[in-house]
Parts: sequence; structure tokens; C-alpha cells
Amino acid sequence: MTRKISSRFRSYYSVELGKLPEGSRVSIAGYVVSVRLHGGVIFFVVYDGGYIQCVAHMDEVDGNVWGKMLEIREYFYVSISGRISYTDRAPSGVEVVMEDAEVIAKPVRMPPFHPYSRRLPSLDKRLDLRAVDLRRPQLHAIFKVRHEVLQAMRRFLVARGFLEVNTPKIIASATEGGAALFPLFYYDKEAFLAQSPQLYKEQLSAALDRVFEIAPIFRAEEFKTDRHLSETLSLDVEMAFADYRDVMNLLEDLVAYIVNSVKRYCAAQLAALDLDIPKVRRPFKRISYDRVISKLRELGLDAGWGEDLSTTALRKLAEVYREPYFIVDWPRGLKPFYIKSKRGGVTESFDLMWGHVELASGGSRVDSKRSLIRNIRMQGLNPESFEYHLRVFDYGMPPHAGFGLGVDRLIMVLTSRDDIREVVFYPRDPSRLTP
Ligand code: AMO
Repeated sequence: MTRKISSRFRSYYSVELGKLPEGSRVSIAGYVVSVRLHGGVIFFVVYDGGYIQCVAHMDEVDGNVWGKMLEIREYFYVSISGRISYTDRAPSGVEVVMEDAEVIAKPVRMPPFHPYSRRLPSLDKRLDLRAVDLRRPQLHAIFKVRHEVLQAMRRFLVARGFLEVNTPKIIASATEGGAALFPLFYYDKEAFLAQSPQLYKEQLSAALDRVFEIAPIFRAEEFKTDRHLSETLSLDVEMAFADYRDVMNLLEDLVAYIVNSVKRYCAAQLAALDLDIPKVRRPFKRISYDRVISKLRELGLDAGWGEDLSTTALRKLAEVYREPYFIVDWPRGLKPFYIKSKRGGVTESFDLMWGHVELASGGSRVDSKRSLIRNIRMQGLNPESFEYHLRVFDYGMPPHAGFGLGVDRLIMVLTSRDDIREVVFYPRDPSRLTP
């Protein structure tokens, strides 16, 4: 079944054209990503959500129409009418032999980058003109992968019985530590943008058993790295009657499913990006923080027990561990108050690493009110600020565990980009609040 559209500009989307008989009359609309003129033959590639090649021969069209076609350049928005022709020279096996081409919107200024150019202005310059940068086929490929990652997450978790939830992004107190919050005015009170849906997802798992949320988190950290943003998309998962081992098992299955889905549904995009994502092998290695510190010392790095791992250390580890791996059992002092302690000054916690990038972190949660209050105090926070959360424990709290996965970071790794900003439509960082 083909879907015909009743629009002045188009009768079909390009994706439908290969289902029509040779010679069918169609019109399509979109913008031009390439123009080639070859001895009296002109080719356009037009993007309308997919790509379609359009061709005209100088001696087969009216002189006026040929004149109009010669004026068309990359980034022009056009409506083209013609007939379908099946041919091997078209990348999709089908092309439109043009009878007319109408310019619908003509740029008054050309962008400082050609759609297919390999020599590009800096990322910052391109981000200043992001809406136009996004018209390049390479970015179409990245954002199609992004789309598939999000679809795959939902499919996987829904199939495992998780319920998709939404939690407030305007909140009253910190969950991940006080320094990294964006304050705002909430009527006559001070409020903050949520760093994480942490406490809400824990409460929801007590009520609904298995939940997940895909939503932005906000971090007022002054980081200027390839992998930190001030606003970033997070997948948050929480399960009742589970511990950190259960959620690590779930997380590695999820990552393997996402990788397979991207390989399956984004083959053309991966080819366009010149990428071959290797299959991930399960189970992922689980290496204790203790062991990581010894390993770093063996490698000649000055790693102190109880300290967070520096970027240099993470890059060194990435040379040793080539596949995704977990660092487990982090020191108490490095993990937030809601993570459960275990013997030896460590916690039931993990970070999922891929290369030098921390993709996710999680753990078993504290399910006793007394321990939670003690941990809150130990981190220099005030239990009174968490009253809305602590009182829930009086009504019973099952053991539970979960993780937060940085979606933008995962997409950055899967598409082999050097900077997280490449995979976000309109990134926010300490120096970027527009566009
Ligand atoms: P954490 O603070 O480690 O844990 O965040 C979880 C994951 O989110 C991603 N991430 C970021 N990505 C880009 N820019 C940032 N500034 C940024 N900050 C975090 C990372 C990280 O692994 N509540 C816990 C999760 C849990 O225990 O369920 C939390 O927020 O990929």
C-alpha cells in the first residue's frame, strides 16, 4: 500500500516511490543536499525525511524549466514533479525524472559548510548555526541512530514489564550532592532543576515495582570535557526486590539489545558514518574498585584509594579494557547517600564504562530509614530537607536497586563522536545557553 498525500507541494514521500509503477507521475518536496551538472544532465539529491535522486536532461525539458533548474543550489527548498524511473545509477534504485522544479524557499545566505564537505568549521561555529548544521546528511545519520537508541530502550524495558513514568524537574533539594544544582525562583521559595529523578524513582518502584524514565537531568558542574553537559538526557531505571547484581544483569542485556537494534535498523546510517560497531559480549567484566586501583598502580599511575578516577586513569583503563565493563564496590565516600553500604568501607555500587566514558552508574539502595538519615548527615546534608522522602519509609520500603544511564553519552560512544555535543540537537554547557 502506498500513501498518497494531498498537498500542493508533494504527492508522495520519497520512501514510497519504490512501490510505484515505472512512469508514475509524482511530486516530491524537500531540500537539496547535492547538485551535479554533467554534460547536459542535472542531478539533485533531495531530502524529505529520506533521500531521492532527481534527474533532468537539457534536451528533454522546456528551456524555461532548464533555466530554473540551473539556478537551484544546495539547501534550496524545492517542489519537484516528474515520473518514476527504476535505474541502477540511483542509490535507492529509483529516481524522479524531472518535468518541473519549483523553488519554494531560497536561502538569502549560504551556510559556511557544504552538506557533504569533510572540511568543516569548528563544532562551536556549527552549533551557532545548529538548525542549518542539522541539514547535513552526516547529522541525519547520527540523529537516526539517536532515535533508534531511544526506541530500543523503550521496547526492551516495556518487554521486561517496566512502566514508563515521569517525575518533576522542579525540586526542593539535592539528590546527588549540593554543589551541582541550578537554583531558580519558585513563587516565593527557592527551588532547583532536578539533578536526577533518584528519590522519585525509588518511591515509584515501591508503588509500581519496575519503572523507567527518559528525561533531562540538570548538572551545574563547571566541567569542560568531551562528555559533560549542563542538561543531558538520562535513562533512569528502578526495580523493587532487586540488588545491584540484578540491575547490572539487566543493564548489560539492555546495552547489548540497543547495540543489536542499531546495527539492524541503522545499517545505512552506520555505513554513511563509516562505522562498524562490534557486537558486545556478555557478561561484561565486573572489576572491583580495589582491583582497578591496583591495576592503575601497576600501570605506573599514582592512584589513591578513596579518590575518584581521573580522566587520565580512565583513558589508561580504556587501553586495557576494550569492551564495556563494570567497576563495582566503590568506596562509601564516593557514592551518594542512597547507595547501600557493604563491608570493608565500600558500597553495593557500580559504574558502567565503555572506553574512557562512564555510561551509567547505579547500585542497591538503602531501604532502612535509619541508615538513610545517617548517610544524609554524613554527606553534610540536612535530613529535614528530605522529609517528603523519609516519611515514605514509615509505610514500608522493599529492597530495591537501579541505575541512571547517560543517553547522550551512549549515543556519543555508539556513533564514535569525539564530543557529546555532536549528538545533541541544542547542547547546553557552561558557555552555551543559545541557540
Ligand atoms: P550519576 O550522577 O552517575 O548517577 O549519573 C548517571 C549517568 O548520567 C550521565 N551523566 C552525564 N552525562 C552528561 N553530562 C553530565 N554532566 C552528566 N552527569 C551524569 C553519566 C552517568 O553515568 N542517581 C544516580 C543514578 C542511579 O544510581 O540510579 C545518578 O544520577 O552517564
